[in-house]
Amino acid sequence: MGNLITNLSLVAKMAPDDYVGFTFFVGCMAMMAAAAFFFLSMNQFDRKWRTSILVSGLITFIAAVHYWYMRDYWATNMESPTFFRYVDWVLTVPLMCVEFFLILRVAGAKKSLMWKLIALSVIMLVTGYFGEAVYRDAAWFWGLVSGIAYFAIVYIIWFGEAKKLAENAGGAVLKAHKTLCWFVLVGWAIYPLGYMAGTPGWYEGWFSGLNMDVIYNIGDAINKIGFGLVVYNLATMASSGEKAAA
Ligand SMILES: *C/C=C(C)/C=C/C=C(C)/C=C/C1=C(C)CCCC1(C)C
Repeated sequence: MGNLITNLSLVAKMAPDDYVGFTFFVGCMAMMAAAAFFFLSMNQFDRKWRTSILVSGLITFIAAVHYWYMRDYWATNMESPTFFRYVDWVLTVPLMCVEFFLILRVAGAKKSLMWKLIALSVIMLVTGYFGEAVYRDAAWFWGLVSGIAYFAIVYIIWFGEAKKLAENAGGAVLKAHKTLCWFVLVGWAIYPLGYMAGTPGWYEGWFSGLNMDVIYNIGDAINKIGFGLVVYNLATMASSGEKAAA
């Protein structure tokens, strides 16, 4: 009877040297904690910043739920939860694009900018999924299309429409925009590197065998929580500035 119950146990075993499983676990907790932090701090800000903080909370909350499943999937099957990974991204990355729009609204950003960024991010992720999970033989082609969409996003925020709006806004908004731009250029670049290191026959030795999921997990923690904290910082500075001015 004792054995039967043990065999029916719903918690998969975790090997002490399973560092991939470890990063899934810690990632899950970090996303949960970040989501609680953003949600609970929301009401301390001026009304116009609350939506931005809400979105930071949603990004980390959605990631926490996916990490819950990915952690379990990995522990049970010992393989990459590629499907859950991309469902997570296709929900959270467009929300990160919304975040750009929300902070630039003070400078008169139009919805069209938001939709452009969202569309590019969806193209980037759907084509990436094709290359990573569906048409592996054509990984170079889908990776290229995905990369072009990625560069289009980088262009718009660094040099295009979004940049001009940020300059018009100036002050704390411009500073936050610049930091988010660096996240997209450097933080997001982790993912194509992971893709290349994870595609068989490409650069598998690149990270001296470091698992692709570890790379993605570290990238997610930096990008999703870091992104949210930049917005949190902006809301804090802007809200206190407005109170001082009043
Ligand atoms: C929270 C999750 C984030 C910020 C995920 C971002 C993902 C990317 C920027 C992925 C980009 C890719 C390429 C640019 C080419 C190869 C395929 C991808 C999807 C890994």
